[in-house]
Amino acid sequence: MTNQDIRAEAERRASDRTDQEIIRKTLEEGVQTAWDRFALQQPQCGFGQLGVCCNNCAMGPCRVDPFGGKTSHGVCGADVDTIVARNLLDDLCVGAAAHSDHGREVVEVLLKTAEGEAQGYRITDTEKLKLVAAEYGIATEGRDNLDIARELAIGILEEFGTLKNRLQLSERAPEQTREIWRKTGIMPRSIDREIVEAMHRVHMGVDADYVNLLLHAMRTSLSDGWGGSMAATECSDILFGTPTPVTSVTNLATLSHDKVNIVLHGHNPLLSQVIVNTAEEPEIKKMAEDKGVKGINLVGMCCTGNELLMRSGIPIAGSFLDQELAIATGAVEAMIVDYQCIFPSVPATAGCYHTKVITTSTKTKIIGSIYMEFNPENAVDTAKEIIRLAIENYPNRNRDRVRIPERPMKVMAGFSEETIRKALGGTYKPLIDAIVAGKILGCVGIVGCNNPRIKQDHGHITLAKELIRRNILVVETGCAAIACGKAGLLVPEAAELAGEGLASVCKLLGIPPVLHMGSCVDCSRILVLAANIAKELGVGIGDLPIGGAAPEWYSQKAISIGTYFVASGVYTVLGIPPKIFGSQNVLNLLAEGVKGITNSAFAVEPDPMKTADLLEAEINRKRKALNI
Ligand code: SF4
Ligand code: MSK
Repeated sequence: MTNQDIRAEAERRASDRTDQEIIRKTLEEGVQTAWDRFALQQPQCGFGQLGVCCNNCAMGPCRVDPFGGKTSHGVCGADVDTIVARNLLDDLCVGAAAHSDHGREVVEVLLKTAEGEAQGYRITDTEKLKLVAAEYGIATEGRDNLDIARELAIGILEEFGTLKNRLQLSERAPEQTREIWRKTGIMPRSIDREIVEAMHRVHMGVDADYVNLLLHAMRTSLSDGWGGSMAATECSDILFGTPTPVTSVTNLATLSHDKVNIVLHGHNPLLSQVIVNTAEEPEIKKMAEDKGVKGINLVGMCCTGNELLMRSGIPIAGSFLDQELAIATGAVEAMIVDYQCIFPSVPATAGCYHTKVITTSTKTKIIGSIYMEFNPENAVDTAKEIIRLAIENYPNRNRDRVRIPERPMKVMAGFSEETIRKALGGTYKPLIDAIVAGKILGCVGIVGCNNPRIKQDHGHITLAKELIRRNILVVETGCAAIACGKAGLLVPEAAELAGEGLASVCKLLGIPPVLHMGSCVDCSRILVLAANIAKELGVGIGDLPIGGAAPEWYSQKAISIGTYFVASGVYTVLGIPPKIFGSQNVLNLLAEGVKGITNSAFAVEPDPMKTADLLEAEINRKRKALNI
């Protein structure tokens, strides 16, 4: 490739200048990344893309003809609707399980903290502890915080397989929304139960009714959003603090030339937050000094990065497609991973440089990495060991191969639901007034990942810019938030890009027009935000002038998030087509039929400008129905 070709290819792959610089380096050095593997996989299987391939049993795999030819049924007789709906439920269930299992681990650490068995943890947000405990009917008056935490943790853990058939946190939804769930039979009963039942239903010879399958998909997703994910968020807040506005920096320029770079990647803050706290200890600083190192530079990646940014202002190096690029700077001593969204290729990329990849969860072992098991009982010891290993690896950095881009981008994050409410003076009335007055048209949550199918961050940034220009407030989580951070949209100055009405509100409050609300499990913060606004207005979530979008999603977790948004009443536009286009019935139900149930639906639109049109039209429809 000529230099010109390399430059053009880098610009085709990513939007951000620092990403492009390191993509050029990977192309020059011949280091393989997801974009290269994606190109090598072309053409990808058309049956798979349409969702009409079933590999559920040993009579298959069966690829059915979506146009009704001779092979319109699998060996068992399953038709295209059953196969597409079953595959979708299967994918969604994996995503819900990932979020909820993450949630369970956080609650377990809360329990161990309460029992004095966890090293380096404490109850940080006692106010939230008491508020959530009160929701569970736990007495708080005059009681020791650890006692309350113990009872609360047991109460939440019990909901993973509860006999009571109800999730306490789902009662945060407005009654109108809950009534829809009740009437439709999609009220989530417990977290594990919905996931297990989904697995049962996709077994050959169980559910063969696409409507029934999709309704259970909704119920399973609700047990994630209003169950497992919400438990993860609330218990992380109790342990590490509820986020408040914080400023920091983002992009690959956050890596340091003269400090030990440690990248914290994955989703769960349980170990990474302890690493952040431990890195401040004098013993660790001395360890670095003794090795002639100027200090330790901790940076986040993906949602672990979002958790650390939100609570501790730790710089965030990048999102999903940046994990290989960070290593390819040649400046990373260690990449610590917990789970989810970790490319299995990461140790191979690290093998091209001096980087050590350290896996820490029994659930995520990757051949070629170093395994240092994290347990809450020895979290601080593990954190110290990890930092020591990174410091010792610093002399192995080959300075001739290091390239770190310049100029990190400033970001403001930390917009938990509590913080937003507080900024408005403790009630949503000022926001509601601004919406009624038309200064703000509505609100859209942009969430989800990167996907090499489209130029990295292009969908997130274009959509966010267009929405704020149209006076629509944007809230974000996950890689969407990181994308907009890299693009300079997460600072109060970005209000200049917003329409007049939204800009005036942002300037008054000193907030950006795009609010970073956290990690993927923190999409539950968006649910609570919507629920509280709806309750203040006395309507259901489905009546609000709001929407959701996942312009660059790739993950099964995103399917669960999108579905619990829609099941909760939030119209949601996907930028990447889900694998359902083989079944017209499934498509019709998700894009139209569901409107009659939740007053919301899915849409698929790859063009972010057209996505903005769809969302604005939906917001106007809801405004009209509310007479505003
Ligand atoms: Fe084929 Fe039916 Fe088995 Fe799926 S469950 S692989 S469609 S026989
Ligand atoms: S990390 S799930 S790529 S948002 Fe949550 Fe990013 Fe998607 Fe992973």
